[in-house]
Amino acid sequence: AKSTAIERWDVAVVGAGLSGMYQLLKLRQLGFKARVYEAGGDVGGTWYWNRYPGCRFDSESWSYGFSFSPEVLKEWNWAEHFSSQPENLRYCQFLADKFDLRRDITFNARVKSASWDEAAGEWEVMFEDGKRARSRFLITAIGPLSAPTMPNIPGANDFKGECYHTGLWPQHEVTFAGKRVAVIGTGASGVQAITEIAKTVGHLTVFQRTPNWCTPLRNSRISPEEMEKIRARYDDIFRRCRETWGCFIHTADQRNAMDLTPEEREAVFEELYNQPGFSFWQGNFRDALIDKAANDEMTRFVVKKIRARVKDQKIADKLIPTNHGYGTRRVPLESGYYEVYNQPNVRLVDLRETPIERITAKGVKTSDAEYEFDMIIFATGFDAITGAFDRIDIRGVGGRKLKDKWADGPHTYLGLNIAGFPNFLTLVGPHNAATFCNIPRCIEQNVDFVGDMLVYMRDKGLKRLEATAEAEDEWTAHVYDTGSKLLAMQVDSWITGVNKNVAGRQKRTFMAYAGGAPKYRQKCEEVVAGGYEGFALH
Ligand code: NA7
Repeated sequence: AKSTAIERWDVAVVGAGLSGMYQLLKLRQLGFKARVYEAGGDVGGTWYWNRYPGCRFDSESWSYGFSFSPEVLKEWNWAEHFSSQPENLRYCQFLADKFDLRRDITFNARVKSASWDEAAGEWEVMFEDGKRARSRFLITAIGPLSAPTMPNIPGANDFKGECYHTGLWPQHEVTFAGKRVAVIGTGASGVQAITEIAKTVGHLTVFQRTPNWCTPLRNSRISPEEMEKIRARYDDIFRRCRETWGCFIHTADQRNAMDLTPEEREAVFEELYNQPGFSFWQGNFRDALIDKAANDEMTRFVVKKIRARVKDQKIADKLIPTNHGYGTRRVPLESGYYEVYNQPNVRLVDLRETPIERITAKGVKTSDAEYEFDMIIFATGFDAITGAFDRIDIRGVGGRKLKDKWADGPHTYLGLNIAGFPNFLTLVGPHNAATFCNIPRCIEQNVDFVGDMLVYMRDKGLKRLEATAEAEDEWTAHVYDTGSKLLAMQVDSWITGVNKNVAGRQKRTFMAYAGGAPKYRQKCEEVVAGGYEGFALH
C-alpha cells in the first residue's frame, strides 16, 4: 500500500450516482461526517457510464427528477419528455454543483473490499490503489445495473477493431458512418443503441439471441411553455407516483382483460400502444402480467404491431419472442426499432439458428458464416442487482462473505440490511422496492429511511444495527411471495437472476420486490413506528 493514513468517517458511502448524491446531501444536512467514494471520474453513476448512442430515460423526465428540493424543481428544465443521457448527466452535474457535493466525494476510487471489524464496531474499506478508510456505517449506493458483463464467447478479447460495451462507453466521440458495425445483444440498451446507430452506420449487423417485446417510447420535446405547465403540476405528479405500484405515472387498468369483449380489449390495447412511455406495460389490465390468458391477448396484439412494421415477414418471425409473453422481461422502449430492419444496410443474425462460435481478430464467426467488422458493440447487459456487491469482497461478522451468503439468491431485511452485516445499508439493494421502480422515487424513500434511522440511533446513543435472522427470513419469504404470481418468474431474465455469462447465475431466483412501492413504503413506516422493528439495535 502506498499510503498508510486511514481516513475516518461516521458514514462512508460507495457510489456517487443519484442515490449516493442524495444520501450525501442528507447525511450532511443531518450533521454526520460522511464521505462518498466513486469509481468513476465524476458524479452520475448510470448516466456517467452508459454514454452509448440512443441512451435515454424510459421514465417521463419530469417524474424522474428528484422531488426533495423545491429549488431544483424551479431551476431545472427538461428538454424532452424522455430525456437523453447527455442531459441526464448534466442534471446530475447540476445537482452536484448546486449542493456543492464534490467536496465530499473522492473520485476514481474503486472499492476492492469492505470488512466489518466487530471489536472496533467499524467497517474498513479498502480501495484498489491500496488506500483505506474506516467508518461506523457503510452505505452502498452502487446501483442495480452497474456491473457490466462481457459475453462468454471464446475470443471475446481477440477483436482488433473498435470494441465497446454499452455500459462502459468511452468518453471520446464514436462515429459509425462508412463503418461495418456489429451489435451483440437486444435488451433495453441494445434496442436504443441499434436504433440510433442505424441512422448513420455504413452497415449494421445485429446478433440476437433472444428477441424482446418492445413498445413505442413516443418521445417529444418540451417547449418552455409546456415546462412551466409541468412545473405547476409537480405536486400532483409526485403524489401520483407515490400511489402507483412502480412509482411511474402509469396505473394499471383496474379491470381484468378477459372481462371485456375482444373488441373492447383491442380498443384498450390500441389506446395504450399509442401513449408514451410504459403505458402499455404498466397501464395495462391488472391481470395482464399475472394471468396467462390475459397476457396471451396482450402479446398477440404486440405481434400484430411488429408484423405491420417489419416488411419482410421472415425477419419479423425472428424479431417476435417465442419463449415468453409481453412484459415478463423488462420491456425495451423504442423509437423506430422495428423499422431499422427494413433498411437495406441492416442485417439480423438469429443466434438460435446460427450460434456464435467465436470472436476473431476481424469479426464474428457463427456456425455458418464469418463476418468482418470495423466495430463490435457488446450490449450484453449486467450482472444485475447483486453483481456489483459480488465484485467487492464484503465480509461481515466472523469474516463471512456476502457473496457466499447470497449464493442461492439474496437474503435481506427490507432490501436495506443483511443479518450478519451490521451497520451496512444497501440503497436500492436486492429485494428492495427500488429494484422495480421509477428509481429516484424509491431512492428518496430509501435515503430518508436510512437518514432517519441514523438520527434515531444517534439520539439514543446506539452504535450498532443489524437485522434479526427472523426479520430477514420473514422479509425474504414475503419477497418471494410477492413474485410468486408473476409470469415473469417463469422466464430467464435479470429479474430472476439468470445471467448465462456469469458463473453461479444459471438458476432462477428472485432479485426484485414485486409488492409495489406503496406496500413497501407502508412496511418501512411500520418498522419505524415499531422502534425499528426487526433490527437489533445496541
Ligand atoms: P439486458 O437486458 O440484460 O440485455 C442483454 C442482451 O445481451 C440480451 O439480449 C442478451 O440475450 C444478450 N446477450 C448476453 N450475452 C450474450 C451472449 N453471450 N451472446 C449473445 N447475446 C448475449 O441488458 P441491457 O443493458 O440491454 O439492459 C439492462 C437494463 O438497463 C435494462 O433492463 C434497463 O432497466 C436498463 P439473452 O436475452 O440473455 O438471450
